[in-house]
Amino acid sequence: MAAVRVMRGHFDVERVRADFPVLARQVNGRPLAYLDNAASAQQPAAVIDAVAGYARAHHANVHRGVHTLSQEATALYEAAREKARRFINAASTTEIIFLRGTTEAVNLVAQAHGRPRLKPGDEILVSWLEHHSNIVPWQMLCGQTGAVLRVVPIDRRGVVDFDRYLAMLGPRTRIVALAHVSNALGTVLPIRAFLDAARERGIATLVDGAQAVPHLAVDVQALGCDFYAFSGHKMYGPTGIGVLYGRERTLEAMTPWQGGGDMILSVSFDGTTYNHLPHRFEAGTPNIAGAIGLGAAIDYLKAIGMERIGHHEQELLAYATARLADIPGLAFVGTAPEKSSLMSFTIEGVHPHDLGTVLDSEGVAVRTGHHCAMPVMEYFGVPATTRASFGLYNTRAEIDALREALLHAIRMLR
Ligand code: 7TS
Repeated sequence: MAAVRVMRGHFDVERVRADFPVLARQVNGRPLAYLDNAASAQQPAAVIDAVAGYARAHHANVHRGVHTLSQEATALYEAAREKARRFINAASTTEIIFLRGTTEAVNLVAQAHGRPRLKPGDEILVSWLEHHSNIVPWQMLCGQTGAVLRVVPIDRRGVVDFDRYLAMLGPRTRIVALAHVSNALGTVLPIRAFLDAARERGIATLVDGAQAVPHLAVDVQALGCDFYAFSGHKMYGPTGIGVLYGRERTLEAMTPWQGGGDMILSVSFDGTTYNHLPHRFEAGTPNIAGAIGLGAAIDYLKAIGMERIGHHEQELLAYATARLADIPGLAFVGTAPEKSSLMSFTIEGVHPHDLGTVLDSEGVAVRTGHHCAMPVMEYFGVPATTRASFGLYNTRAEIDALREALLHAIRMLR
């Protein structure tokens, strides 16, 4: 499988770009400017090769066979778990559960942790800027248990109100579930402070890290959360794979969510003994290739270094903010002082969907819509925004292309 070269010295974006085959292609006769990384990021050759290399030479089911291929597949799968553990500095691989992604992780916590524990009138706290996948599973849980979902407000910048949060933490609060970084606004929450306040009160905490892990170094032990969830495809890995970190003592106290193969030690019609962590929460044949691809993505990110990546992206954000600020009628949605490298905006007199279509004709890929964060759109009184989100391979030239395409679209659509 492809070796990853460690990057030394300054961040060389052209060298990074050469690692991503898709970036060489044209879209509608223009060089692709891929600015939809918050929805899903592209994969470097090291990830593509790891997945293909596994299929070519090692594929078999894991944790089952004594034959060579099964043992190799198991070793590769478990090595990926160790990479994920180190990536977020979990204490043990027993705390790393592979599943489909952030969405499945939140649902698992709601059903396996929340459902047996919550009583009518208990409270779950989320913020106003959450992605639907950190809202709807809790609403479903409320429907099942009689618990109540409470929402911490944001302000016009898109900052979650910390004082209101403190005031809302009450004797009935059982779970706090917050995004580390907002996908619709880019807000980076001072998550440690939010978590500290919950932990002091004995409240279970979940962090939706889907938009954080591609951009900043995460240390779950330093954060002190019970759960931390993220998706492979937003961090240059494959789709259909993600991680739920769960603190061991919290996971130990939970019964499985789904039953099936691999999550048991023994089964008879008199009863079943569940497997040890983390396998207890991985019923059925897992996404082995996806986990291996995610491991390769982690190797890739580490070889460049999260600090370097964050620095490059913050520089792009500052450049883009300045370049777009004087576009007539453009208004940024989400202006928090701490932001990740994305910008949501509206343009007066132009519908985002029309805008997205014209930008695509210019080779510029952005997302338009509600970004699966409809409460955010409701708060700002807009049906949709246009969102450009930057990753480690984006360049100033692509931001210039975005600006030109926006000016072109405005001339066409207004
Ligand atoms: N949480 C956040 C903060 C997200 O941004 C997303 C996906 C999810 C959870 C769900 O992740 P999944 O991998 O389980 O689907 N966000 C987006 C987005 O912003 N545009 O498309 C998907």
